[in-house]
Amino acid sequence: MAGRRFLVTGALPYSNNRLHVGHIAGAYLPADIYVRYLRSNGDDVRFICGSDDNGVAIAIQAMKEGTTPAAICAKYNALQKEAFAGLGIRFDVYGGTHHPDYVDIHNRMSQDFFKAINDNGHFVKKKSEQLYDAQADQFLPDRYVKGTCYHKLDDGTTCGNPEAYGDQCEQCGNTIDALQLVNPVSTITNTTPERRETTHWYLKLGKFQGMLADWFSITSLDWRPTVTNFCLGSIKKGLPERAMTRDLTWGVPVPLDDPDAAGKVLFVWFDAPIGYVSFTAALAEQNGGDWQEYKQWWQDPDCKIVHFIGEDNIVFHALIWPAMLLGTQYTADEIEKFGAAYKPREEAGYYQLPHNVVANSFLNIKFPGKEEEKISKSRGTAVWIDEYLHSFDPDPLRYYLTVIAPENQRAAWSFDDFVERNNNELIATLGNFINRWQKIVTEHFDRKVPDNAKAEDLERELLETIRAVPDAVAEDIEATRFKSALGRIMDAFRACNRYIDEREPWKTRKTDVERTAATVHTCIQAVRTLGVVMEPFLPFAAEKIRVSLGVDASAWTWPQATDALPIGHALGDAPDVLFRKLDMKEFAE
Ligand code: B3M
Ligand code: ZN
Repeated sequence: MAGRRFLVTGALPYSNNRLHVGHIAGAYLPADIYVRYLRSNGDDVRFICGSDDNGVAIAIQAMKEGTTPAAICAKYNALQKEAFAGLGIRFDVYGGTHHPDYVDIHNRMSQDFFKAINDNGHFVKKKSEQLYDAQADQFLPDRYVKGTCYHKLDDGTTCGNPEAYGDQCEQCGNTIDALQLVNPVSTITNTTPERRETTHWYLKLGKFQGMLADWFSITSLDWRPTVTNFCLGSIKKGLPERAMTRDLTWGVPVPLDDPDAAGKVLFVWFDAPIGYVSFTAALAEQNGGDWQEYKQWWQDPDCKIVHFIGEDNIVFHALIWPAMLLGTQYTADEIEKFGAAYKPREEAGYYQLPHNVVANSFLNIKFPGKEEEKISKSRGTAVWIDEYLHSFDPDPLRYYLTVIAPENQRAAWSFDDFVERNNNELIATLGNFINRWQKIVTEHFDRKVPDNAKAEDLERELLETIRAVPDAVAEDIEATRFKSALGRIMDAFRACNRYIDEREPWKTRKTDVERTAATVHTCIQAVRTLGVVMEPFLPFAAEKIRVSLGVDASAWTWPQATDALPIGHALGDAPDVLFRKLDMKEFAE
């Protein structure tokens, strides 16, 4: 099954923030595991990410910090890149939608997208009233307005929450029309906004419903139910028209020769997913090729496109983005004519729809002695990656975030649990097994793979169990069940520990060298297999194991994981400590 082609993306983080464990657990770690596995398997992969630099959140952050949006983006793009590298999350390219090295190609490609969709007749231009902050001299995005909720409740009373946002009321849970808020206030300047008329281009999403539903019925059979249910539910309710332009100066200028387009930019959620494409094009150039090579990844039905995202991004990746892609290749009349039938373009030269959209739920956080709560920057309830990496190693974080991964429901980071699993699982199960025979192989067998003559059923059974692990783990990873995959690996290490407990080579080494040789031989072969399979999850420890086994990097691949190391093969030096014991006190600091 090797030799397939995949284009894998991680959601572009906004460049107004550092990264915390919630981001990593949500999208980037599962994506990295998936990509590392595919590469190990011999598949051809491009792993694309970068910062989401446009949009009002960046513009406002710049205003708050008294600097320019460009400076904000540069600062956080660099910090994010460093945090990812520190965790061993290895993208082929980490771009930025407004980064000096990417902005030209990104703007050009985003504008081409917009023009193609416009030419195909999928936008409707509409006037509407919007709240305007005269002091900040800008239209107010919904989430920068607060006011009193106007919703009537079932008992006839009005909700009246004075802190409702312009898009949603957290008290009654209803969506809000900012224009209907009572006593609206701009959260930027704390002044009362006025109403002004403005014109925007709306994507007629409803027209794509039938085709999207049909596409789902074909493609999403093995998608996570959270994603499929959300999308089918939204389609059933009907997809509303959505404005794809904004009144803002920071972003991709609207590429139309229309006086109404002057001073407007594309909605950040329009250009952000195009960042995946423009960074792919930029990467081709960085590798000495032509930017148009992006087509080999994006417009080739043989390449599978997989997006890793957080749960709040589902609508944008699984509904709006596919509609945009369809909108570039079909006119409104064609879509109308096809009705509810998805007609993939079989010719090359057309954008392919995602093969999978993999979404995780949010990660909460639990401090000792406190209730589980949301991760929040303003309340200071987060574990920041740069701070974590300052004192701790990446593998335990990767391990813990996979073990508790919010794959189908929310989960919580708990400090006690993190420390406990590091000490009782990573160290006691995995690290310990590898340590238990190092001294023996050094002192009795000169660090060479010993003879296997005394192998019995116990040896054969263990290796049979272990050598079934790569296929089972591969199946889990391909189905994006990362938690389950890691569980299988840890179960395999538990089986190894039971085996060595039974054989007690530390005792037999004084009485029966042949017996001890077969035991150590078996342990080495087990680790040769499990070391490869654990690499996507725990790449730093796996690398130490590879070196300690004296295996060349070229032989450290998934298809070779079950190849036995020959008797007499020279091992490397015993690995130094794989995992450090942790103490809760370290977190107090
Ligand atoms: N910038 C991430 C977020 O919602 C958003 C992802 C864009 S992916 C194209 O936090
Ligand atoms: Zn309300």
